[in-house]
Amino acid sequence: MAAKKTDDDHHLKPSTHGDAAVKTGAAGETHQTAGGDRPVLTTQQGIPVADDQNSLKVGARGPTLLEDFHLREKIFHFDHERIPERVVHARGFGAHGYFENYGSLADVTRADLFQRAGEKTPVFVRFSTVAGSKGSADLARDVRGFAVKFYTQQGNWDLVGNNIPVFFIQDAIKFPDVIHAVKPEPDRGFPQAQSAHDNFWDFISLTPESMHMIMWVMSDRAIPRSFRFMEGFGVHTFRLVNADGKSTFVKFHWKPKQGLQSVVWNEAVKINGADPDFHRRDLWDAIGAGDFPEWELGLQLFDEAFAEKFDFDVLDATKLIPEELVPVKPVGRMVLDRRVDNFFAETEQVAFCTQNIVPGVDFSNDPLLQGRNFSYLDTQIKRLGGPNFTHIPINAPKCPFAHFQQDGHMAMHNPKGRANYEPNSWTADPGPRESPEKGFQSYPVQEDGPKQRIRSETFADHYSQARQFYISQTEVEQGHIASALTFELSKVETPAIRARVVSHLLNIDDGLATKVAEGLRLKATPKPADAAKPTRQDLKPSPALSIIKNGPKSFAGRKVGALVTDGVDAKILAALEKALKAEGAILKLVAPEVGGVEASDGAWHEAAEKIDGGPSVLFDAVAILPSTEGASRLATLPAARDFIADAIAHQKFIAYVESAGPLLEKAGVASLDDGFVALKSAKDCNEFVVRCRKLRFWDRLTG
Ligand code: HDE
Repeated sequence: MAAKKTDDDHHLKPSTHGDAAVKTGAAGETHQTAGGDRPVLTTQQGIPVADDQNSLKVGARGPTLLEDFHLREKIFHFDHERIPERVVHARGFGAHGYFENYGSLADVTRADLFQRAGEKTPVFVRFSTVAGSKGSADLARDVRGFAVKFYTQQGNWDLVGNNIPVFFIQDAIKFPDVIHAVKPEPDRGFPQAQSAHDNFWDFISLTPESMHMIMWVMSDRAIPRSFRFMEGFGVHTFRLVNADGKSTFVKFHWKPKQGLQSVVWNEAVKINGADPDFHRRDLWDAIGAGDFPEWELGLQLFDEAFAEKFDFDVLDATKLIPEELVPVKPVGRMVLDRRVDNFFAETEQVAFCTQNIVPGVDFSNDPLLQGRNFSYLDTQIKRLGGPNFTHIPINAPKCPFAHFQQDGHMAMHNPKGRANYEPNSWTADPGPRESPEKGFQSYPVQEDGPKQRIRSETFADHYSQARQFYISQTEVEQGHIASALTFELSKVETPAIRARVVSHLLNIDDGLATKVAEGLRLKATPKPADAAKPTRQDLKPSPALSIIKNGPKSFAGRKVGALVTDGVDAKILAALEKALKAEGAILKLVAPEVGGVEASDGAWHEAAEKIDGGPSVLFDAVAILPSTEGASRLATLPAARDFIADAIAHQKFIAYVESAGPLLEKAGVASLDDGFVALKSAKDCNEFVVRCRKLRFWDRLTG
C-alpha cells in the first residue's frame, strides 16, 4: 500500500513522537515521486520498487529467485503482522477524546487533572467484550470493558473499568479459573464468546461469591444497545489523597449523557448475524457524524467511618455502595470526539495498566485490585513484545518524562549523554532526579497482621446484594433476568449443574428461582444452597440499578429504519426526517434495492440498506412507508415480513402509512396496539418521535 504523506508517517519520515534523538536521523520528506503527488513505493529500507506485481524469476515460467529482497521482505513482514490477542477483552473498539474538569477537587485530591475548572485532559477509551476472541460478535451476553487512559500533566492514569460495578470473584487468585471456565472448553475449542455452557455454570454454581455479578450479567446490562448508552464503573474502592496527605475513599462512575439502553436477547442473537460489528460501527458512525458521545465522571466519596459502619466490606469487589446511600458527585465530563486513524496502532496496541495512577490517587487493599496491578504490566510484555511498549505513541505520556530505563527490544526513546544512573556527579548532563515534593507518595496506611491465606469474614454475604439488584429492577427487567438464566442453563447439558444454580437463586428470590426452575422443567426443586450468612431481606431497592428507570429523556442519537418503495409518500418522508433531525435522531432508508427509490414527487432517495441487509434489529424504531403497490411487492419478501414481525416481537415503536396494509397483514399483524403510530400528517411524525423517547413499548409484552 502506498504510504500517505503525514507527520505520523513512519514509512516516509522517522517518528516524531518521543525525544529528539529519533528525529535527527534522516531528511524526512521523500525526494522521489511516482508522478503527481504519489510517492514512489519503497521497501522498508527505503529502496524504490519498480515492480510490485511480479516476483523475480528465471524466465517467465522459471523458479523464483532467493535474491528477490522485495518479495522476501514483503512476505516476511506479512507473516509477522499479528500480535497475541488479549487473553481477556480481546475484542474492543477505541476512540479519542477529552475529559473536562468541572471545578477544583483540591479538598480531596492533589491529582493535577482535578485542580482547575474547565481544564481538558486528553483521553483514549477502549470498550470491549471479555470472553470472545478478537473476531467474535459484538452482541455476546457479556460484561463490557470500559477502559480510560487519561494523559495527564503528571503522567498517564488508567481507569480500567467495566460497565458493571461488581465482579465475579473476590480474590485475584480465582481470575484464571473464572476465565478458563467462561472461555471455549479446552477439549473442543467452543463455544465462542458465550457463557451458556457447562464449564461456566459449573464453576459459577460452586462459587457463591459470583451470585451478585450473575444477576448483572443475566440482566440487560450484558447486552447494551451501544457503547454510547452504557455506564462505566471503576469497580474497586480507590483512595484520593489531597496535598495535606488526607485520604478519602472513592468509587468511580461514568454516566452516559445519552441515557441507558439495552437490546433484548432475541434481538442480540439476530444482530450478531446481521452486523457482528454493531457496537463498533455505532461508535465509528456517531463520532464521524459529529454526534460525540459524552459521559459524566462521578465520584462516590466516603471515609473510614462510613466504611466501618457500611453493611458490606468496601474492599470486596462483589459489592457496590448504593447511590441512594452515597450519592454520585459529578466532577467532569468526557467527550469522545475523534476516531482512531489506525485500528492496530491505537486500539490494538493500547496498553492499560491498573498500576498507572498519578499523585493524588492511590490503591486500596481490595485483593482483586492488588492482583490486577501485577497482571496488566505482565500481560503487556507478552502482548506487545517487550518492556518498551510505553514508546508506542498511544501508550506514551503526553507530559514531559525522564527516566533511566534503557535499551530492550525496539527502544525508541534513547537518551543522549553519559548519565544513565542516579545519583551521579556529572554536571554537564546529569539527567533527572527524584522529587519528594512533586513525586508520587503512597498513602502511609498502617498495616499489621499475621501472614496467612484467608478470606475475610466481612466478605461472606454472597446473596443480599444479589437480591437487592433483583428487586430494584422493573417487572420487565426481572422477566429478562429469569429468561436469560433459563436460556443459559438450558444450554448446560448436566442436569445437576442446572439444579445447583437454582439452589443459589432460592437464596436470592423465591419468585425468580421458581420461574427458572419451571423454565428448565426441573423435576424437583432443590434445597437452597448452604449460605455462610443468611440473605438480608431488609435492603431497600436501589432505583439507580435499573436501566429502564434510567432511560434517556430524548430519542437523540437513536436510529429509525424506514422501509420504503417506489411511490413512498414524499411529504411523510420529509416530515419524518425533519422530526427526527429536530430530535437529534437519524432516519435510514431500507429498500428492495440499495440503489434507492423514486418518491411520489419524483425525487430519488438512495437507500442505506437493501432489505436483506437491513433487518429491523439494527434500528431503535421503524417506519413502514411503502406505496400500495410497493406493499404488495414487499409482502412477497420474507425479509420484509421479518422486518415487521421482529419489530413487534422486540417491542419497538412502529410508524406506518395506510398503504402499508397488505404488508402488515402478511407479516401477521393482527391488531394495532398503542406502539403503532399511523402517519397521516407531519403532526403524526412529531408524535411518533415523542413516543419513541420511551424506546420500547413494553406493554406489548405485559399488556
Ligand atoms: Fe482485567 N485484565 N483483570 N478486569 N480488564 C485485562 O489486560 C485481570 C478485572 C478490564 O481495553 C488484561 O491488557 C485480572 C476487573 C478491562 O485493553 C489482563 C483480574 C475489571 C480490560 C487482565 C481482572 C477489569 C482488562 C488482558 C482479576 C473491571 C481491557 C489484556 C484480579 C474493573 C483493557 C490486558 C483494554 C484486561 C487481568 C479483573 C477490566 C490479563 C488478573 C475487576 C476493561 O491483564
